[in-house]
Amino acid sequence: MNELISYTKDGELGIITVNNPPVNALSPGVPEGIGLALEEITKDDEVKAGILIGGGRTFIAGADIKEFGKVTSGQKRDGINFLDLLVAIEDCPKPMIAAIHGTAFGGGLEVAMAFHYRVAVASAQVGQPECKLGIIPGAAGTQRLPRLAGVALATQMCADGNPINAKAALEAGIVDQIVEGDLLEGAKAFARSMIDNPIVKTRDKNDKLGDEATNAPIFAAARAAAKKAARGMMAPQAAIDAVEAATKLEFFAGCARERELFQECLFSDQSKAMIHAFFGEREVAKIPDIPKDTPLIPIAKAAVIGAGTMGGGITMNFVNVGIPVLLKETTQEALDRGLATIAKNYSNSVKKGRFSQEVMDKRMALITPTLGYDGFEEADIVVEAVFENMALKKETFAALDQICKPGAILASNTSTLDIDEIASATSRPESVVGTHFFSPANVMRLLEIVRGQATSKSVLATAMDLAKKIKKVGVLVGNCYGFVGNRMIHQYGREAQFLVEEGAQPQDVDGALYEFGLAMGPLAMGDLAGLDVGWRIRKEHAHLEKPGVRKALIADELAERGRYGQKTGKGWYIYDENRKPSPDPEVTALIEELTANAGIQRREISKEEIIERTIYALVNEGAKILEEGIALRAVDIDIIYLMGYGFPAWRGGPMWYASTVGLQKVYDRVCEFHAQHGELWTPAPLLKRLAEEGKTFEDFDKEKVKAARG
Ligand code: T1G
Repeated sequence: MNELISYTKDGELGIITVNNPPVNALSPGVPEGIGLALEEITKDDEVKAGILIGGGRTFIAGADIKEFGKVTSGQKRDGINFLDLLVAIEDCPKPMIAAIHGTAFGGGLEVAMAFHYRVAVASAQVGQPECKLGIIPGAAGTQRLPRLAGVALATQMCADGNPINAKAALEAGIVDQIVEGDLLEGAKAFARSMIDNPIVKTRDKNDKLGDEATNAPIFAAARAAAKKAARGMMAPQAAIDAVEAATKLEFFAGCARERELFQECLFSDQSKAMIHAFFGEREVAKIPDIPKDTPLIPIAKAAVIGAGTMGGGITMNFVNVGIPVLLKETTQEALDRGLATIAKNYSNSVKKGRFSQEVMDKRMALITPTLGYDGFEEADIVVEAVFENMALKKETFAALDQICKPGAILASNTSTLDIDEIASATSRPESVVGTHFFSPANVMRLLEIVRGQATSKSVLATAMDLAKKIKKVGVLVGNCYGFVGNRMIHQYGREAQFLVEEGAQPQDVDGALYEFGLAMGPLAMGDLAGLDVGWRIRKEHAHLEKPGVRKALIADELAERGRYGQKTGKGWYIYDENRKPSPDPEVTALIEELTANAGIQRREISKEEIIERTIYALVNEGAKILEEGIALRAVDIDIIYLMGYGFPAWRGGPMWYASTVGLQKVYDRVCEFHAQHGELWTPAPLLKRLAEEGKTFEDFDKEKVKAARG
């Protein structure tokens, strides 16, 4: 066939193997090779049945996503069209069996569904995750899946993009048999048993397509759910439309409708942004000066200091993947409270059916509470999550330096403080690293890994590897106040408050950003995190503030009045017993009073200005961060914002979004804000340069890759 597809015979069976590591994507050559092998099977009278299996770790995991850019940029004609191949497989007069292990995703499942039968190992997963790339299945997935699995499950799988396991696929009718033991042997046995069976083509199976009366509520519910869960996104709605077409049109007309919808999504800005995010999530793991074969430090035992919100969440990350944790607090009461919170979190998951009580018990048993440092000498990593106070952190690290074994990683969960200063409290700065988790630490996928001047490459490589192990997205950042995410969010929050002082109501600012796609507006976010947190940090760093630079007026006053936000029932908003926020006339009066005293002339502020002042503040600071080398690439900043700050994936992240607006336009607006609002808006030289050169931040990243290659 070709180097991507091999074809062998075993008696009366023809066996096609896909060899396109790492995920057997349907890259150019793969569909062609399968087609050639299919011809062999069809014309060879000795062959009575055919099998397709993936070489390596998985069945076909989808179209080659790298090809999409070539199609949308016009570099190549439609390179993602497998419809004819799938019809040819389905029309083969001999029984064709797909043998599935790993992940039959996207085009992989679509290929498998064109086969007459599918067998799978129990650990296999099947799915149509296309909507997570801003597209929909484009090879009749929305037409065959309802014919195998029914309309409700097919709609759900295409609209939310989540996979199902082999057992669920068997129950749904997507898979015909779960194979115990060797997959290929099982597939051969199954194929032999089907040789004399009449062949039914998937496209001819219409008994599960339901009728208008039963389907209408399914589609209505799915559209409403997608509107909530994937607010602002077009692909989930398009996927539902495509599945609905399967129930109303004959197969090939349904495929044509699916194709139209697929093309619309493929050429959308949303899909380009989400594909940027897909590859970005993997790109951030690549650190130019840390080779892939850098030796890792084995992490068998962990310790966490501090059983508060962060320490408890961090502990859960470790025990979730079977790493035992010594959890230390200073008082029994704090320890008990911390453990109770962890247990409550797990109980909630058990109640929701996410995992069994037995799993919860196993995880809880991996936590050893302690009030002292006994056992710390065995820990391979210690994560400090004490209060955000430098003196306390240095005292803690000095103690760890005395107790922990040589080579143990000493990590701080600090969200803003100088990791080099913390490291200076030890005799082993090469073992000190920042592991900045995001609250809730057991939920948010982002982990900022802060590189100290002395942090060794092994410690960094181990921290990045550990991030993947505990199902986080680790992003390496440099050491500065707030690192990347918080340093940028500080500018964003500053502008949000200034906009309120200049005339917008809190709900106007939050509303505009929620509509933009943020999970939550900045002021509501402050109420959630606690206005006292920022207030205390500002007090701690008052000595660092530059005189004469405009400071926000309202938040500190709210905190001074004990209005900490949700935790006190009042902050920027007033909260009912269900924590539902409402504008508070007391806050409106306070804003009027403080801004009048400051001589600020309030005015009407447009939604557009709210978005530009807040998002471009992120972008401008991000450009400075790139120039200082605090972030390796613009895509790293995007991933930080997608994974840690609720930035909408379909906008690709702040830097990607700015590039889609056009950096010249962004730069011009930053210059206007600089003229109106002073030095806080000093344009980043990198933003100026890229704007003048007509470039994007993606170009900047490509420049860096080229420079790194020398
Ligand atoms: N195309 C191209 N490259 C891919 C790829 C794909 N579909 N999937 C993974 N890779 C690369 C990835 O970038 C990384 O590269 C390496 O493989 C390992 O990936 C026609 C149009 C399969 C669950 O959306 O979900 O089919 O960084 O680190 O953690 O209608 O990859 O090593 O250079 O993620 O073991 C639908 C996407 C496509 C599946 C494996 N399919 N992939 O996870 O490895 S659209 C998908 C995944 C489509 C049809 C439509 C995961 C995985 P590098 P990895 P992993």
